[in-house]
Amino acid sequence: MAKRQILDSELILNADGSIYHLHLKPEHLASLVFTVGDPDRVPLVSQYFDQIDFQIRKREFVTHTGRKNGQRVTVMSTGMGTDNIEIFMTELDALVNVDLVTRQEKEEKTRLQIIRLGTSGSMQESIPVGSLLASEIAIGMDSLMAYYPELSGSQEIGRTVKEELGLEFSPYQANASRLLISKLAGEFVKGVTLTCPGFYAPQGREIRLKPRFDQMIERLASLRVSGRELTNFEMETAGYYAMGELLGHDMLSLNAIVANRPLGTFDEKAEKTVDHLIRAALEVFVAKN
Ligand code: R1P
Ligand code: URA
Repeated sequence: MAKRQILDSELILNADGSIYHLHLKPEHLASLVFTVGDPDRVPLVSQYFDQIDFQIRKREFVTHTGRKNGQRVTVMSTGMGTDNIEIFMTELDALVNVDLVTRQEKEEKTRLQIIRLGTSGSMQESIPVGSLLASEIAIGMDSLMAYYPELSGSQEIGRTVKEELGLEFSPYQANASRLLISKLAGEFVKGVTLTCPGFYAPQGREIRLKPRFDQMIERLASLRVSGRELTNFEMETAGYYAMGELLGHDMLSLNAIVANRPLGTFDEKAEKTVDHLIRAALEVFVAKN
């Protein structure tokens, strides 16, 4: 059977042949990709590379590709939210798994390793600011997965969150790559991350508008599902894990805990904590000389 040719309007390429939003060509990407939300955090990662060979910026997507310890590495920013992650993951995947000239899916697939280095708020008093947390499981509170095929894993924690808050939609549940998480050392707490479609009411914050759910943090923090508790809030991880499962990439989200929500504290040394996270991740995932 002839392979489907993807239309110009579906897989959009720029005049220079790069992919629409990321503005990258396949040769600009390493198979190990670190991601950050904030474009200004990209140089904070690439400062630890031995050399930077390629840099580009388009919208919130900033890319630096270079080498560290002889290994090719890319760091990219995504901006905030799972809607950005959908674009990011789809275009990153197309760069390696679609022939951009023939516009056909490649026979042989490439599996990328993609590691988020993000900030996050702890839901548990026992996980203080300054901690590093690896998201073993993520629960998506957004509607992204309503548009994609069903995920294969357990949805039990997602269902429990739905029942507790009386949600009219179903959160989705997805997992980190076992391969990547198995490489981590003891300084990372392992947790269950709630990925929210916003920073304020969706994470139980009240500035002028009252969140719809009373006592959201306390109620979520006290849930137990097969002995597991929810640990932290952020805004991208479940999107990464779900898209990674469907597209066939190894995903891991690592979090610098900069807020403790039950205690109402923010990390005075947040920049140091983020730098600690960056250095710890490079140490684990980039080959040593
Ligand atoms: C909110 O302040 C942002 O910080 C977290 C959230 O996921 C959201 O993107 O991650 P980053 O620090 O990677 O942006
Ligand atoms: N990022 C979030 O999404 N929430 C926090 O509380 C801190 C960082």
